[in-house]
Amino acid sequence: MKLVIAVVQDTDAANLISALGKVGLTSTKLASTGGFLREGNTTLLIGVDDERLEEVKKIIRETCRTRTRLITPGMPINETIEAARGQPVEVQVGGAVIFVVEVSEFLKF
Ligand code: 2BA
Ligand code: 2BA
Repeated sequence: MKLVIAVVQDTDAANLISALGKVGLTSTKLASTGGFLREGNTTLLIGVDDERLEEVKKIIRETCRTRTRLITPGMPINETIEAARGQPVEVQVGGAVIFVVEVSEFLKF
């Protein structure tokens, strides 16, 4: 079994949860905040059998769109960003950032 940790934009989260649910995949939704933009995003935990991992990735790819955002960094978090303080910066946001982690045990009590 794998645990897919997917960071997605809030605007895509509902569609993604619904698309996963339609094919019988369960997820847990967590409210999260991106360290760079300091804006809300959504982190989904999706526990999935190995043979359905590619299906999950496909659903995420099809549901979460990449968007370009023009942002003005606020509080700098490192020297690179310090240099850009106050200057609008174009960043690509989403579609999704995914971590796939091996699950050693999946238990329900
Ligand atoms: P944020 O940290 O708010 O980052 C939003 C977008 O800003 C990123 O999109 C990226 O295009 C840009 N960005 C982030 N850090 C940057 C930096 N140091 N310099 C220049 N541009 C930077 P994504 O890469 O699609 O990431 C979307 C969200 O996924 C991130 O929101 C963060 O919450 C999460 N994420 C991305 N990579 C991660 C990682 N390695 N570990 C944990 N979370 C991650
Ligand atoms: P929910 O997703 O709100 O699911 C509540 C209960 O509804 C589940 O209880 C299960 O009995 C049923 N259920 C969920 N998805 C279903 C589906 N696709 N088809 C039929 N019935 C379904 P639990 O299995 O005890 O799960 C409790 C909570 O644990 C879930 O709340 C979810 O937040 C989390 N969870 C369970 N399995 C997960 C997984 N594989 N990945 C991520 N989170 C999981």
